[in-house]
Amino acid sequence: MPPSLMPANSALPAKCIRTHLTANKQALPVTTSLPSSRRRTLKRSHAVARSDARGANADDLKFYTHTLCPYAQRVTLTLLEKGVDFETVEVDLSNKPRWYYEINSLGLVPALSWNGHVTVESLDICKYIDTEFAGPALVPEDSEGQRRVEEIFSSCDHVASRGLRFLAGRDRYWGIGEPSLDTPTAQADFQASLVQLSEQIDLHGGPYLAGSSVTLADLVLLPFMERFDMCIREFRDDFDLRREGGCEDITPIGNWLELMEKRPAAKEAAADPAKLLAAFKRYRSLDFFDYVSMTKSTL
Ligand SMILES: N[C@@H](CCC(=O)N[C@@H](CS)C(=O)NCC(=O)O)C(=O)O
Repeated sequence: MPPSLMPANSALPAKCIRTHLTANKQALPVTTSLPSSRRRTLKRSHAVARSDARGANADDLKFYTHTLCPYAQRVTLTLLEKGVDFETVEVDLSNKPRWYYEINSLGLVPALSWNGHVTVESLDICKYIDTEFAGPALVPEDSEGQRRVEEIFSSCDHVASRGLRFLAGRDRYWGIGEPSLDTPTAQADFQASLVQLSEQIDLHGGPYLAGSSVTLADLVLLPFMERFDMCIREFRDDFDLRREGGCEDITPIGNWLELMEKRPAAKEAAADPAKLLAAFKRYRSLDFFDYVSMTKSTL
């Protein structure tokens, strides 16, 4: 990470050191900053892994995360919605520990380790959790439902990338330049992507993205929409995300956001808005640390 991009006065919480045992029982230092109240110990009835029947349990499930990362928040939401017991390992991305590259060679959070098997990439992790653990199904079991959710994943990607471009702009990767809040094309593109998503909600009957019950599609989009909403409220008085920027009435996407925010999992998984805003003002980035890997791979 270039020193100029290093968050010297990082707003991250103070860290403490724990011990982490790898599969080969080698002790590795792990930094964690989660208050003990957030290390979840759910009732065993909520923490049943599908493969419990084969003798495994969810107790050794470790979730590598960063408190501000929207991709990691997708996974937190999925774990909470499923009611899976897990241990959180907060990775200090501003001073990434070397041992973390053994977990994910790209050095990115989130990662999930369970039964000696590590999964990376947020969407893959969410799908893995849904498949491996008991609890409410977050992808429909019928092929038509699965196709619908896959299609919505693409729309979510579209909205997320348009939102990031509108709010943070291309230059965010370099930590330089002004944010793109005023770029008319980026704004129009973002608005169009919101309208499209609202139409999709209508098409499937709402109120969730894929119909009447919550699915992974809702969970992968929510962290980004919360961040966009927060940023727009802070910096724009002429744009309301819940009205797609222009409509008089609250739109399906606005209703969706209100509905999602009321879910207990969403409340528990939400990042601290003050820290998110502080980081946005500092880095002009809403996927806060991604520009670091972009820098590494682009140079
Ligand atoms: N495509 C990845 C993106 C993950 C990602 O970009 N994570 C950021 C934090 S929000 C990260 O770990 N950055 C560290 C780095 O770039 O070195 C996913 O969906 O899991």
